[in-house]
Amino acid sequence: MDKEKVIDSIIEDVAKSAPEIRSGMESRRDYSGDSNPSDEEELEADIWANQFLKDKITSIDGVGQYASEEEQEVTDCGQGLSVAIDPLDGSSNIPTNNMVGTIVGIYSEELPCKGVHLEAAFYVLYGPLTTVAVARDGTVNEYVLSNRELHLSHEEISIEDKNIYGFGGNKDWFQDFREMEHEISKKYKLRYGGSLVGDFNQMLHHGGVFGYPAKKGYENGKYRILFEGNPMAYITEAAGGKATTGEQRILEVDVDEVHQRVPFIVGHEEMVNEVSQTTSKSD
Ligand code: FBP
Repeated sequence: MDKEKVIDSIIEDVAKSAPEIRSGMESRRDYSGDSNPSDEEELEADIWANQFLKDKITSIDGVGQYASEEEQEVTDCGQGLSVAIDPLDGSSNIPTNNMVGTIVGIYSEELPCKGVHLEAAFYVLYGPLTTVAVARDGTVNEYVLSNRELHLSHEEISIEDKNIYGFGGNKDWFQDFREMEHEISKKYKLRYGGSLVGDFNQMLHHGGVFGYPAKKGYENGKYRILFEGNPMAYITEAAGGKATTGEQRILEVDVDEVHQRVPFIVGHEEMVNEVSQTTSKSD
């Protein structure tokens, strides 16, 4: 099957499932009592959304592997592209009705693998609108989902301005990072909502820098590289921005484990460079 058509099918099937995902969240806001492979509490919605999207994605002709933040192992499902997904990123925000999203990376190699093997990446943002930001062929386009149709709303998005910043994990930052953040807070507007997809999307549109750096106890950061770090880094670079761990390009990081974490600083190149000077992992 033609690779581009497979990518089209993955994007359409996930994006057009948004109404079901939204209604699925409404009735599954409680914690399940189980934990995901990263040892984080799972909501009933996490488990349900993963199975719902897994059934759709693994049935697409041309998808060979499925990996999820919610599943320990990679599922082999035929021949073709490898899909890595965070079915409900930021699900801890569901009980408080904050932003939640679905993040998808479409890789040409078997998983786990480096981000340079991404063919496309996208996220669905379940906000006041349902929007889908898609990066492929070096371009980022955003669509609004209405009546199950995708309508182009922003074409060739580019991170050109330096307006906002937002960093997660503040309680446990290393001292250098904390001092940098104090200085940067005097120059730019803070936008942090505890939701990677929602916070990233603000940075993508307003221009700025967003991240979740290495912190005490999480020297490799919080975000999982296959499902969160690589796809969002790919989108950042397709929008003309920079995506680094603080020490190296995220898409070049060797990935040996499915649930490997990665420090994550992305956005306008000048701001990312400013922040990256202060990512030493010691006080
Ligand atoms: P998951 O729900 O997929 O684990 O998402 C992780 C996440 O909620 C991100 O969306 C968000 O940026 C981050 O964790 C918030 O972390 P913290 O609660 O430490 O600020």
